[in-house]
This record gives sequence, C-alpha cells and structure tokens, in this order.
Amino acid sequence: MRTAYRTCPLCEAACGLELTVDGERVTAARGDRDHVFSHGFVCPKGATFGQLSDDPDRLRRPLVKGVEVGWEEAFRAVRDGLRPVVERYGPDAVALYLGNPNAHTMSGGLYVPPLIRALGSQNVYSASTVDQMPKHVSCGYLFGNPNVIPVPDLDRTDFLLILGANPWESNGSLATAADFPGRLKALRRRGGKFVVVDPRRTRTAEAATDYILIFPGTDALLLFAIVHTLFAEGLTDLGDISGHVLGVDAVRALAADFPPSIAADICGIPEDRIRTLARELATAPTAAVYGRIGTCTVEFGTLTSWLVDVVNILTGNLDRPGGVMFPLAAHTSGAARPGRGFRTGRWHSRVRGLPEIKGELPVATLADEIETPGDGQVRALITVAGNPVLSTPNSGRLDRALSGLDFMVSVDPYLNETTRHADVVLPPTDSVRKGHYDFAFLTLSVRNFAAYSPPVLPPEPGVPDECDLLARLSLILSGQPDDDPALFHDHLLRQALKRAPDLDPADVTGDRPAERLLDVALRTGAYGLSLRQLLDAPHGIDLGPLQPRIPGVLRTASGKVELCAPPLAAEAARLLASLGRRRDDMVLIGRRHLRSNNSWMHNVPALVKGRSRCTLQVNPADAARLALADGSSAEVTSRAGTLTATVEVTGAVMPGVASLPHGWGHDLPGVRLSVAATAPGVNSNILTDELVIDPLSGNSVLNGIPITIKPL
Ligand SMILES: Nc1nc2c(c(=O)[nH]1)N[C@H]1C(S)=C(S)[C@@H](COP(=O)(O)OP(=O)(O)OC[C@H]3O[C@@H](n4cnc5c(=O)[nH]c(N)nc54)[C@H](O)[C@@H]3O)O[C@H]1N2
Ligand SMILES: Nc1nc2c(c(=O)[nH]1)N[C@H]1C(S)=C(S)[C@@H](COP(=O)(O)OP(=O)(O)OC[C@H]3O[C@@H](n4cnc5c(=O)[nH]c(N)nc54)[C@H](O)[C@@H]3O)O[C@H]1N2
Ligand code: SF4
Ligand SMILES: [Mo]
Repeated sequence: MRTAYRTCPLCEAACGLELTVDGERVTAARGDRDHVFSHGFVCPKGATFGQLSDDPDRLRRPLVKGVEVGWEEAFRAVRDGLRPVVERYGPDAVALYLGNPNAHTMSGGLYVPPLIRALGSQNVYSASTVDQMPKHVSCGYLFGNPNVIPVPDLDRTDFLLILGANPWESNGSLATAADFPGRLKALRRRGGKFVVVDPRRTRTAEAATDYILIFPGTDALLLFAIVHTLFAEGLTDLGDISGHVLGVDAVRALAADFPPSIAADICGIPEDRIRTLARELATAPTAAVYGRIGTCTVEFGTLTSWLVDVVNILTGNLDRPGGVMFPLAAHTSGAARPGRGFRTGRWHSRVRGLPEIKGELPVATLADEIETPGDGQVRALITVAGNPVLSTPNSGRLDRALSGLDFMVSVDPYLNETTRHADVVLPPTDSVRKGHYDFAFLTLSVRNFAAYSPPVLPPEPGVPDECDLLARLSLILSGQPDDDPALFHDHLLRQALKRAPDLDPADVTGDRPAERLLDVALRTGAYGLSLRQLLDAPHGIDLGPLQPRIPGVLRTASGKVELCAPPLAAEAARLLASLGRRRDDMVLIGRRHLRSNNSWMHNVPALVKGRSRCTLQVNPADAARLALADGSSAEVTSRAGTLTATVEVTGAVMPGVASLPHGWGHDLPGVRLSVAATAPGVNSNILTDELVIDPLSGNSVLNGIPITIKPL
C-alpha cells in the first residue's frame, strides 16, 4: 500500500487527490489536505477516481467492428479506413469531433493541435460550440484574443453576480476554483454578497444572499438594462483602466434603447430590482459579474457574454483585485505582444455557410455536412473523447447520420452511444497511468498555481499512451509511416525548442514525451519553473493571487480594450428587433447534478445509485394547467423531436419552464454500459434544435427550447 498524489481530471476545479494505491489498484481517493489550491476539498465524483479504472466495461483493447483486436491490427484498420477517403476526396472529407475531456488530458493540450494540422480539414468540430464559444468570441472582440478570459476574483470580491451557473453542482466552469461553494461561503462570511440569476432555484441560488428568477434566454436584456441604468444614473467609473478602453460612448448609445422598463416584462424581473442590482454592482467596494452555461447556450449567447464584461468594465471592476482578472499560468509567457485583433469566418461550412470560429465549425451543422451529398461531403469521422450523440442538438438526427459514414474511428474508453458507430475504437489508457497538467484550466484559475502529476502506475507493456494514439493518427493522416510514434514526439519537441531559442535543449528533462514538452513550456513560461520543480511539489506550487495584466494581455489592433466591436453592435440591433416576439408558452432548460459528468460517468455505481435524476421538472402551476402528476409520464415535443420523460413537480423551476438534464439516454442498441443501462434516462438533446444557433459564435442553443408537454 502506498499513497500517491494526483490532480483530479474530472472537472474544471482541478482538485488535488490523495490516492491509496494497493499494487495495481487505486483503492481510495480523498482530498489532498496539503494541496496549495484545493486544501483537501473533494466532491463525490473525485472520490470515485479509482472506480473508473476498475470499471469492467472500460475498454482495454481496441475494437474493430466490435471485436477486440491487437493494437497493430487496429491501426492497420484505421489506415485502411482513412487513407482511401483522404486520397479520393481530400482532407475535408474527414471530420474531427473533439469532446470535453480533451481539456482534461495532456494529450488534448499537446497532441490535438498537431492532429488538427495533420488532418488539414475544414471540418473540425468540438464540444466548445455546445458550451463556451460565445465567451471566446466576446473576449476575442474585447481583448483581441479569444483565449484571454477574465475570471471572477472569488476570494477577494465584495459582490458577485452569478448568471446561468450553478457551481454548487458543477464545481465551476471558466473559473477554476476548487471548493467553489466553500469560496462562496467565505465571501458571505467576510461580509460580501452574492446574487444568483437563474430560471431555477438551484443549490447555488439557495445559498446566495438573494436570487432572481429570470425567463430563459433573456439575460442580454437584463444586462443591457443594467448598463442603461449605470449610464442613466451616472454610475459608470472605469477606474485604473479607463485610459485603455475605447468605445464607451458607442455602448452608451446602444444601451439607450434598453431601459429596465423593457427588460422587466420580458425577463420577468421587476424594474426596481434591475435598478438596485445596477446600483449594488456600482457601489460595492469591488464587484464581479460571472456568467456561464445559461448565458452561453442561448440565442444571444455572445451578446450576453459580452455584456457580462461590459458591466465589469463600466463599474471599474476589470483587472482589479476583487473584480474580474486575467490569470497567468506557468506554461504561458504572459509577455506583451502587439496584436492584430480577432476575426472569424476564415472559411464557411459547406451546407449552411456558417463561419469558422477559432479554427472550427459549429457542431450543430455536423449532420448537414455528413448527410448532404456533393463536393466536400464528410465521409469519415474521427472522434476523440466525445459523445456527440448525447451532447449535441437534434442528436437523433446526428445518430442517424453517423450510420451513413464510410468510416469512423473513435479514441474513447467506452463503447457508448457515439462510439458504437465507429469501425475502430482505440481506448486510451486510464487516468491512473497518465501524467496530468491542466493546460486549459490553469489559464482560468481564480488564483495562480501550478501542479504536475506523474502517472500513478507505470505503463502496461505494449499499450500505447493517449499521446501515442494521437501521434499515430497524425502520422496516418499526413500519409507517413505510423508504426513509430516516437518520430512524431521528436518532431513536436524540435518544434517547441525552435520557439524557445534561449533554452539549451540539453536542460530539458522528462521521462515521457508529454513531460518534455511541458518542461519546455514551463522553462519559457512566466515564472521560469521547470518540470523538476513541479515533480518535487506533489501538492502544487502556489503562485499567488491574480495580478493586474492590462495592457500587456491585450491583443487588439488598437492595443486597447475595444468595448464595442461592430459585430456586437449588430447583435444589439438584432436583440432590439426581437423584442416584439411572442413569448413561448413552455420552454426547456437543462441542469447538472453533482454526481454526474455530462454523459460519461453514469456507469459508476456509486454515482448513479438511488432515485433516477433524469426527470422533467415542472412548476406546480404548469403541472395543474397541463394535468401532469408527479411521477407520471409525459410526452415532450419540440421542432426537433419527441421523447417520454418522468415528471417531477417542483417549485424550484419557474412557471413556463421545464428542466431536463443532458447526457442521458443510455438505452441505444450496441452500447456497452451495463450500469448506465439499468437506469438509462432520456436524451434531452433529442429536443434541442440544430437549426437555432447564436450567430456570432455558432454555439448551439440548449436552453430556452420551445416545447409542448402532454400527459401520457
Ligand atoms: N442539452 C444540453 N446539452 C449539452 C450541455 C447542456 O448543458 N445541455 N452541455 C454541453 C457541454 S458544456 C459539454 S462540455 C458537452 C460535452 O460533450 P462531449 O464532450 O461530446 O460529451 P461527454 O459526455 O463529455 O463525453 C466525453 C467522452 O469522452 C470519453 N472519455 C473520458 N475520458 C477520456 C479520456 O481520458 N480520453 C479519451 N479519449 N476519452 C475520454 C468518455 O467515454 C465520453 O465518450 O455537452 C454539451 N451538451
Ligand atoms: N456535476 C457536474 N459537474 C459538471 C458537469 C456535469 O455534467 N456535472 N459538466 C461540466 C461542464 S462540461 C461544464 S461546461 C460546467 C458547466 O457549469 P455551470 O454553467 O455551472 O453548469 P449548470 O449546472 O448547467 O448551470 C447552468 C445554469 O444555468 C441556468 N439557466 C438555463 N438557462 C438560463 C438562462 O437563460 N439564463 C440564466 N441566467 N440561467 C439559465 C440553469 O438553470 C442552470 O442552473 O459544469 C462542469 N461540471
Ligand atoms: S470538484 Fe471536480 S476536480 Fe474536484 S474532486 Fe470533484 S470532480 Fe474532481
Ligand atoms: Mo462543458
């Protein structure tokens, strides 16, 4: 028996785990009390870390047409499947879908970008367009770099406004904060306040100083009304960054059209409450506005995400302690560079003409590209760590489209709703045998820190690491011999060293390819750290509270914060034009549960035991009106599809709103998830509509879906 320390890879909170290892098994996982960031916090998911490795349904060997084969045979099948498509139809005929766990693996951070380059296809899709793309786009326009996203300074703020996020269950997103609930409790203990805006009285709302119910999809109006009030009452004060901001008057002009009197009715929030919210934000010693899924996965997602930061900027809270700030991760240099600004639409999707954003196309149009014949039709698909059949809109249609592909390969540990369509499934080694560094989330952390976890167990002989898998896929796609991934690893290291001319290659250390790449990034990074230093610090290295970074962080053409980019002004006009629309009688929103993780942890017995959580929540008033009894079945219909769900009558959702979680529906044929199959639930994305997107980001609209509900 021994103890090992490792960062939890299961959500964005990046907690330190203390693992008990008995031979080849992790028998227990608890919070690492000495961790510099999480201080012993662990949630029920993290506590099951070892059980994922033990899951008998987890694939350990590759599958070709559902049959277990050796690794070389599997790669031969991939080569034989992909090469002819590329050679006959060109690279655009191969699409790539990247799922969420790529943000939680080193292979995702280091080997996915070169995989995309090796593929050379315009058909790159990811879970980002069912998630945070609106925030990337709004920050791209504001700051010139879509990956520069300010996070709420949770530990120092006096007033936090949370819109469309439920960190009590999700543990936070686009704000890495281990023990987010604990940090919110500390905020209140030090005399601060936090207010939650949500159509559902969530656990976060219950713990808040105050919560405000809002009709789904209307946050842009609420925020515009706040901006209107700030100007009308002379409450704007940009503070120290005022010399670095352009476009304040243009925003003032836009906001003139959106007084609280207009927002009140549509949002369902009294005018006075909107005004006091504006005053609270402006007069608190420090304040931060934070928006997440409920502000992104809506029709005006980019506009809403932008308004979140407009309020932060106008109240003087951008880039100051207690406001919203830019983290500085150890693998990034943080050096000031001139910028060229942000733009989208370097290419367009073939069928719907949707603009490219950050090198990808909206996943809402993947089925179009597969189903529509013609030049450039998608005929083969690679998925890496994704389950789009459960997680993307009108997934019933995508499910059918996938069966029409010539070839599909998935890098995934499970035979699930998506990978059952794959000709070849390549299972990655499980997390216990992977090293871990959070390339994504350390750039979003509410406090700067760094941590690296070496693999807890050594590699199994003859089993490739996930970096090897992606290296071999890249070699296949670029038409090179693929049997030796080391060729690719060396190529990446040479490229990294070329970008680091001051670094002596002989100084670079690391037992594995990913470790050497990390070492280069750390040594050339903002703090001059090294892999060795992180290996010597199993509980992480604290790098202190967030520091102001304007103007060095900006990459706009002007070198300033560009508050009112033309595409956003045009969206404001579209919002204004939408005001006359009739409100839908009943709309669907999602929700998350602490013991769930999108679609893929429903096979862990400890997490799914007890009452089914996949219920359709409706307000008692709607239940009475629609004759829906608690526990009964109801048929739910949208433009995209129909499903049957179990009704849960609860005052937690506001009238006119129903809530169904996503990631369920594990009863499709060919799926090998024996625990999940015992309580499969239903797939809420049967109902979401692939034709309605946030135009600036291509993001799917997953909240506020018009539905009808009928008792069965
Ligand atoms: N209606 C609705 N739909 C939603 C959402 C919503 O709120 N409402 N949320 C959206 C959001 S925010 C997201 S991020 C997406 C998620 O969408 P996806 O990323 O498509 O789906 P996941 O359920 O996260 O599936 C992750 C897959 O990765 C596999 N996996 C796990 N670990 C690893 C690993 O280490 N390596 C590899 N190669 N594979 C691994 C799992 O087996 C699973 O197949 O869903 C979106 N869909
Ligand atoms: N336990 C658990 N944790 C997770 C995940 C999980 O599946 N389970 N998924 C992870 C992932 S990939 C992500 S991206 C994060 C997401 O992290 P969060 O954004 O915190 O996740 P949600 O719980 O979906 O919170 C979204 C909230 O928005 C509300 N909402 C819906 N529509 C609207 C609207 O129009 N306006 C407003 N103001 N609110 C609205 C919903 O009621 C819900 O409470 O969670 C991560 N953590
Ligand atoms: S909060 Fe997230 S990172 Fe922390 S233990 Fe739970 S799943 Fe893991
Ligand atoms: Mo997500």
